[in-house]
Amino acid sequence: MSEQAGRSTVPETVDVVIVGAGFAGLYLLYLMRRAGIDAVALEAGSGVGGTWYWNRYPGARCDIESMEYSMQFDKELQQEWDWSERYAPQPEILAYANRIADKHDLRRDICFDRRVSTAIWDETAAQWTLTTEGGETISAPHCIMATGCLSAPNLSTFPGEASFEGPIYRTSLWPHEGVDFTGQRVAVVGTGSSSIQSIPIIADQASDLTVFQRTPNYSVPARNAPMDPDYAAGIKAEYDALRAKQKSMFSAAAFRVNMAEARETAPEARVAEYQSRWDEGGLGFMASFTDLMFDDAANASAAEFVRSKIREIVDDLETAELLCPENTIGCKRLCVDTGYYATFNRPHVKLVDVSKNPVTITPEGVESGGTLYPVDAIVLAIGFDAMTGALMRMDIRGRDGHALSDKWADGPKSYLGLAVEGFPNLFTVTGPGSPSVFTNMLPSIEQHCLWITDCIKAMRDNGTRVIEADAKAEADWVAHNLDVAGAHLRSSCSSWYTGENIAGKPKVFMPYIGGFPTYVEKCEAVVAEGYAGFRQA
Ligand code: N01
Repeated sequence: MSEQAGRSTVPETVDVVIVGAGFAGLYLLYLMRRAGIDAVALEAGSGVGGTWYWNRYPGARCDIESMEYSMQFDKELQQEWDWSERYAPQPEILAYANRIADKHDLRRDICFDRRVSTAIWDETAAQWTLTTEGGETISAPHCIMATGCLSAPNLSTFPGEASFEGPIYRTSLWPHEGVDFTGQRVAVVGTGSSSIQSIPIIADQASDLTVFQRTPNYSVPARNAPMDPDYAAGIKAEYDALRAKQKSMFSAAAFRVNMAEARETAPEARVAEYQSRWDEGGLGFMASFTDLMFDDAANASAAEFVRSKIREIVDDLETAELLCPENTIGCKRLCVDTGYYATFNRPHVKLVDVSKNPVTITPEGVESGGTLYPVDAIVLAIGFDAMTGALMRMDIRGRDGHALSDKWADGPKSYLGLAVEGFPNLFTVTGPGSPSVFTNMLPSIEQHCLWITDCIKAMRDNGTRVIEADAKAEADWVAHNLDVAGAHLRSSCSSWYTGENIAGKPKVFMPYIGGFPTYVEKCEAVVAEGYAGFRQA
């Protein structure tokens, strides 16, 4: 990993201030420098990588294949970089982010260990002033929030948490030195992607593992494996074709899509399709049929297939039933695992249903329904304050001192997930209202970073000082988002997509679910029409 230092002092002024040095922040710095625009990034962590910097829990890896979950702007790096597995583990993705930073000498424009607390728009000067928790300030005409969608940890606490005598870890804030659970009794609370990835590995170390499940989740096998060098060479020889395919796909990932509908397919053929996807592994399971997320009966057939697999894998009947979700498959994000269900066949692993008896913590362990489960360590795998959390944790004030937290009190409102009315010259990368978390994030990040850079370049070239989303354009986009979401089964359950995983957060379906190609077309049309839907001065 790189030892190169970041920039030691925060400059007083720049052209563009970027918050965050994950993949978006890095790419923005690269683009701005190429455009001759003076940019600096403020990063809360001590290194680059964003969510991959913080989420170091055992088993953390991406559920998009490594050949696809990579940046396409640097064709040379795309050829040079060798991914070791079908799905890259977190340390490798972090090393990759560091490689980008080093190769392009980006650290000299990154101020690490700077958590931004406020961002205030000054109407007269037409600039943003950001203040860090340490009291440093920086002003710039343009501010870009490259703060991530799943970066603000869910910091909810459990009754009695402070009394616990052992360590409590959060998957989203994992200690950098790692944790060795060898010989320990461990509790894991939560059964989302982070938990499902970490449980099999924690089970290898712990003497006893108790998993506290509130809602079971559907998970499909990853079928992860060492990278096949011939496969990688084949993709590298045709990388442009793969990137073009991604751009044409709903999710910006080149899944094998079956254009048939489940409800029009005979039951045996349907099961055969699900089985082939199950054997192949990965999120492509949801591309089995085109109607899975639009038709209840179609969805139920896929859900039943996965339940049948859970019952096949898990020996104990009661545990198997507890692990079987009843809700819509793919409503909460589908998980991708390596040995998750089989882990519950191990004699030292136990599943506790806490759906009716909330978890409390005592000095000795975890309690639910009047039973105490004594443990040495607790892992909270309870997710994120998604999409808006990282933004709302700052005090962002736009025109006339209005706070973003007030504007978004009933849920986020934005134009294209890129800009917010009342907040001039402020851009959000993969913000709420953009396809973001429904896509392969890296192509989405690249598309947004290019769009924002082109916009700032156009402003410079045209002598435009201020650009701001128009209220009507924003309202129309928000209404369109809700329309599209209403027709989709993804909006039919409680999840982090709707904010319902965080107490007090308004219930609004936040990401845009109209698909990446439709969205990109809209962004390009906005530019072609001279930034339609934006007011410029
Ligand atoms: O978080 P989650 P995550 N008592 O919100 C439970 C991405 N990601 O970190 O469903 C008991 O999904 C909660 O229960 P419930 C990916 O997009 C990607 O696992 O609210 N339980 C749930 O089971 C993913 O979707 C990758 O009833 C409580 C769990 O905690 C997203 O990040 C890897 C509770 C939280 O699950 C979030 O995943 C990891 C309580 N008080 C993450 N509060 C890959 O690329 C919450 N829970 C593979």
